[in-house]
Order: sequence, then C-alpha cells, then structure tokens
Amino acid sequence: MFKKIAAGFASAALLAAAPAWSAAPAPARDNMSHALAVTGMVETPLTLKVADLRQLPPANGGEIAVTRHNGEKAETITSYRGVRLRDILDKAVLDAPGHNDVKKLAIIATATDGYAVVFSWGELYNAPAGEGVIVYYEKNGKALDDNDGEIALISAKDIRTGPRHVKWLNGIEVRKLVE
Ligand SMILES: Nc1nc2c(c(=O)[nH]1)N[C@H]1C(S)=C(S)[C@@H](COP(=O)(O)O)O[C@H]1N2
Ligand SMILES: [Mo]
Repeated sequence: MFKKIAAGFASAALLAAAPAWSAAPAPARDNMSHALAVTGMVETPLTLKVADLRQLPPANGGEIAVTRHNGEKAETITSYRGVRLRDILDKAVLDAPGHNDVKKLAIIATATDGYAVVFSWGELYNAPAGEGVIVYYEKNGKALDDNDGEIALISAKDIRTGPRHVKWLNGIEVRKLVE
C-alpha cells in the first residue's frame, strides 16, 4: 500500500518536472554576424551591413544544393538575394598597383566562429567560379537567421558547395601571398 503511494508520488513528481525540462531553452548559438569587414590590401576598407549590401549591384539567384565534402546533402537553397564578392572587392578597390600584383592576391572569407575559406584573384576575376561567389543576406525569401545569418557566402559553382559555404560571414581579407 505505502509502496504504491510512494511510486505514484514519484511518477507524479517526474511528470510535473518534465515540462520544466522541455521548456529549458536550447543552448544559444550566438554566432550571428551583423556586419562584413573588408580589410587588407584594399584602397578603402569597408564595413558593410545588410542595408549597405542591398545598395550594391544585386546577384539574386535560384536553386543551390549545399553538399558536404563527402557528397551528403546539407540543405537546398531555393532562392537567394546577395552580391558578387567581386563587386564588393571592386567597391573597396584592390591595392595592386604593379602589373603582376593582382595575381599574387588571396581573398580570405572568415566567420564569427573562426571558420575561414580561401579564394584567389585568378579564381574570382578570371575563371568561371568567380561568377558564383556570392555574399548573400536573404535565403528562400527571408532574412538569414541564427543558423547562418545575417550574412553568409557561397561558391555556387564548386563541385561540393558545403566547404566554401561560409555561415555568419564577418570578414573579407585581401592578402598578398608572394612578394
Ligand atoms: N561559419 C561556418 N560555416 C560553415 C561551417 C562552419 O563550421 N562554420 N561548416 C561548413 C561545412 S564543413 C559544411 S559541409 C557546410 C554545411 O554544414 P551544415 O551541415 O552544418 O549546414 O557549412 C559550412 N559552413
Ligand atoms: Mo563539410
């Protein structure tokens, strides 16, 4: 008799406690990027917020499958609004006065969580890949959220698009790799 009551009490206590646990907030993913800094070998360093990106020549597009390096599907972007990385660099103006200087430039895209990927001048300005390197601020008709926002980058023409999909993009650094 006493055991039954005790057991009933214990399970009631568990039931009462359950909603409190499920109501606990998920761990915060505070990686949001609120601005993009363009730095390094440029004549005019820039800090661009989404409102500033909207003023640049638009590069809006359709479906991009995001695939991990092993070919697994991460997500499908059905539409995006953004700007070509090339147009952002042209606004900042590459600091490359010598005839052969641009050819020595690397362009590094960084994120708030420390993720970073590398492009070259040749790739962005003189290869088909450059057309598809997009800094974007809207996906599937909406502003980017905690999962990748407010600003992200993708290299849409890559074979596997996951590795150079930079979520929470906050930096573009231009570096001269060779003297
Ligand atoms: N900022 C940031 N972007 C990132 C990553 C990361 O760790 N940090 N991981 C990359 C990798 S390895 C892949 S495959 C894609 C898709 O990862 P997801 O499955 O986490 O969306 O996001 C990429 N973008
Ligand atoms: Mo990946």
